[in-house]
Amino acid sequence: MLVIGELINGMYKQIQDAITKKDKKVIRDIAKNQIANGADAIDVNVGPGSLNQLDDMKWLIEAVGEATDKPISIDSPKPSIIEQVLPLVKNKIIINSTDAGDEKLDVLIPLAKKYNACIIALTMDKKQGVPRDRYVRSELAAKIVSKALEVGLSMENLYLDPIVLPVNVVQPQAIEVLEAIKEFKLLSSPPPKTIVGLSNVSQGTKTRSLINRTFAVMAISMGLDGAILDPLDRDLMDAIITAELVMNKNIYCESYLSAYRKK
Ligand code: THG
Repeated sequence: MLVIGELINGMYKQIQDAITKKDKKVIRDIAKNQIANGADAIDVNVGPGSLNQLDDMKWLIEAVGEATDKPISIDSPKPSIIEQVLPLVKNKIIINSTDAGDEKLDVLIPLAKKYNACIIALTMDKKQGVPRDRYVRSELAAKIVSKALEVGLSMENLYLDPIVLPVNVVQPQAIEVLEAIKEFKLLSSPPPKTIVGLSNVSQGTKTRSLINRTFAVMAISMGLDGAILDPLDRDLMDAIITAELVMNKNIYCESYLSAYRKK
């Protein structure tokens, strides 16, 4: 499974402070630590408090690029920011994200193709926001898949995100997201990939790690291909590796946890 480390996000005070003070070492260390703990890629998000999103994003990408050659997930709701930073990224790129609205799809899917990047597509649009059930999610997913096929973007590079919401706020949504993951796989052959922002599910709860790893295992059983998550959560990473073992995606041996980590 594609594990994207979520910790370089201006939502965290430490990251916001590092951005303000232009302290690249903090960013490099957090990038390296996530990779050392099993992340396959690093998400970068300037956070809601950024006063200059373009410059802050460029700086974060530069700092992460100094720390690792692993893919960088450019996490911004603004297509213009994504478009302007793309030529500067030396690592493999994950565009995070487009939604299902034409405004973003028409710009970002061709850019993903041009840069041979992966792209995460949220199954929502500006008009209706986050869908309330699996059916609307699948309708929007179908629109995204057909746009990708039209542009010639490989399904290997398309990650559909059904949008995970906090279980303490909208409890009935969790099962809708899980069922959507399964249904997205039926949209094309070969199928598109699926991904979630895992930590969303536990926001505001007192048992975050337990809820995160329980939901992760259930999503993996539905065929999940990737997650944006905290790779420093050892129990979570162990649960994911074990769920993938049960799904026959890696080989059992007595030391499968450490064997996986050395891969
Ligand atoms: N899908 C996609 N991208 C995403 C998300 C998604 N990017 C952002 C987010 N969701 C995933 N990343 C995070 C990062 C941090 C947290 C949740 C999701 C988080 N942060 C603490 C909190 O809010 O409680 C911050 C605590 C602190 O301030 O120290 O939970 O769904 N494609």
